[in-house]
Amino acid sequence: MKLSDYVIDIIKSEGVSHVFEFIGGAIVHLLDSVASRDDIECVSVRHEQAGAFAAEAYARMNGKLGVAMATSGPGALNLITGIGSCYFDSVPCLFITGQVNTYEYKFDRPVRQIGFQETDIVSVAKSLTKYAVLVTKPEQIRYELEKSIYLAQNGRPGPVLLDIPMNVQRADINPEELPSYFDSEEYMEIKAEEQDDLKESEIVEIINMIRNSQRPLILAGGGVRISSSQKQLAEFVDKTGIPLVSSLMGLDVISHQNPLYCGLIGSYGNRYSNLILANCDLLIILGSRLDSRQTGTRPDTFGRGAKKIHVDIDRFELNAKINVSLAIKSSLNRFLVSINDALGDFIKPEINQWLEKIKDLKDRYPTYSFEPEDNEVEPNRFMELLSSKAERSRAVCLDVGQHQMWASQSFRLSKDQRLLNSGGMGAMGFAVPAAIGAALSTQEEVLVIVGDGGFQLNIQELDTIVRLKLPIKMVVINNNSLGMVRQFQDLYFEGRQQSTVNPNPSFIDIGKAYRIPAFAMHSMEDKEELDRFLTTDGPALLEVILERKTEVHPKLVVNRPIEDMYPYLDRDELQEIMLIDLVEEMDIPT
Ligand SMILES: Cc1ncc(C[n+]2csc(CCOP(=O)(O)OP(=O)(O)O)c2C)c(N)n1
Ligand SMILES: [Mg+2]
Repeated sequence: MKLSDYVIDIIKSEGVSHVFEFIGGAIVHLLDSVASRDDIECVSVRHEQAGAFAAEAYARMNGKLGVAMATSGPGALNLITGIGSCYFDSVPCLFITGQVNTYEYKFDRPVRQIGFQETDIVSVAKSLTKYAVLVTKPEQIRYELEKSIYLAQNGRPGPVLLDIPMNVQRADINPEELPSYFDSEEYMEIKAEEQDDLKESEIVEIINMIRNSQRPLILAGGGVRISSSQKQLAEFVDKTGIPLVSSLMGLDVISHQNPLYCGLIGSYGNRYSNLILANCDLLIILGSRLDSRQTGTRPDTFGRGAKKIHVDIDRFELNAKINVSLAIKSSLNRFLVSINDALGDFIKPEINQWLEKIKDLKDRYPTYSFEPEDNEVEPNRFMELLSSKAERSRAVCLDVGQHQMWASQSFRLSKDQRLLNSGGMGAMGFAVPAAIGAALSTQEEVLVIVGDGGFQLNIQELDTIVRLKLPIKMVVINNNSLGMVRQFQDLYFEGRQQSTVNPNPSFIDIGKAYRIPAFAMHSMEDKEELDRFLTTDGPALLEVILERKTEVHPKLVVNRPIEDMYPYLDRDELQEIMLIDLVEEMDIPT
């Protein structure tokens, strides 16, 4: 059979129904192999970067595999930001790039290029993939394809890249006769390496630690979703009665209506969430890499009154940034299943005082940017309102900036509602294409929350949304600036707005140009516009206008411990709240 047909067969057998792509001469054979099939579709995006983000969101929603394809040279290079995003956020995606024919590829010759659009994409992508390879011979295809897909999905998931020259794509093969990765020694070695290191004695030890704790807390990270363990987590929370905070990537691991849910921690976390973390005496960290956006720049002060347990599939993340009492290399799924089994009829520890303290902190420190006068839009209250009306959206895709933080602090996710962020890469331009992938994966409505800046990074995808008639509702939070950086300039650059404030086009007119119904909210009095926007069939756009100066509050400033966010609490007030010693003022560098 034709090699490109075989590749599509395998992709289909992985449960993939949509391939995100932008065509070019070097990828025509592969896309042509989709043309005659009705069980798998090409989604022609308007920029390869958008295709990569869409594939990422597709994989995150279906939990299996996302696929994006591009031509050689510029097409392949345009995928790179999305590939990196999958790498940092551990998303299983297969990227396939076309390459010039092997007989016009330079290989080791000391020239820059031989074939037109020839680019050594494998070298470029190496540091951002679990595996990247140029398939130089048709006989390698079965092995390399099986290996790539296996690596993408197993261990700590991530992206892989196959670069397939045109003459290889069109070759004739008999897959049955080709070597299989699953027969190789290499495969056996990887399997052995991926073994969990979880001992029964450790489970017993953890249960004892829970029993003896007065103020236990779970910190849930993105690993819970990556390992599809949200049900097991809910069971663990239910059986133990332990409250839970989350990282940005862990926001959608549990319904925010669950009374034990205690919000987002970190640099832009809720003040109450950070205070809860700072006061716990046992911290169970599940599938989180504890980056500095979570811990602040003072990891030595993070959860300093607590014994810490860290479970992660990637052993290199353990004891890397925060030293813990117990580090366990295990898939979260296996860990949670084991501990839930061992808990049996566990009698929940008596932690009412702790739960009361938590309730008091939640009531005392609700997260708002400012006290609104008249009916002006205050972003945190707007996010609360939006979430109360957008429960039917299957996923919420955030871009990067202030709007992302307001949403992460205040959008109340309902049960099973997903939240997709570009976490580690923090790539502006993520939200709109991610919504395309999420909508195609679920065939359900998806909500986008994006800034006026980030919206314009992949604005061309409005065309893809309209062409495919996708039910995507886009909220553009327009503060007429690259607000997150502008806020940073206010803090550290005496308010000089270099490059952060440039006039915007009319978003309402842009909506019209793409034939997308567009609405605007200038104040909370315009709630009807919000309702009209949400009840419009198919795609719709809502521009929400904010004052340029609106800030994200609270914010953790460099060198401060997690409980001490700006605007600062009165020292006596902080002292009264804290159940452990404050960090000495003289120990905080200025
Ligand atoms: C591709 C990319 N370029 C630059 C940045 C740096 N950056 C982070 S947030 C931000 C401002 C975002 O502005 P906007 O989309 O309007 O959102 P706002 O902060 O105003 O809500 C910038 C420039 C980035 N994260 N990604
Ligand atoms: Mg903005």
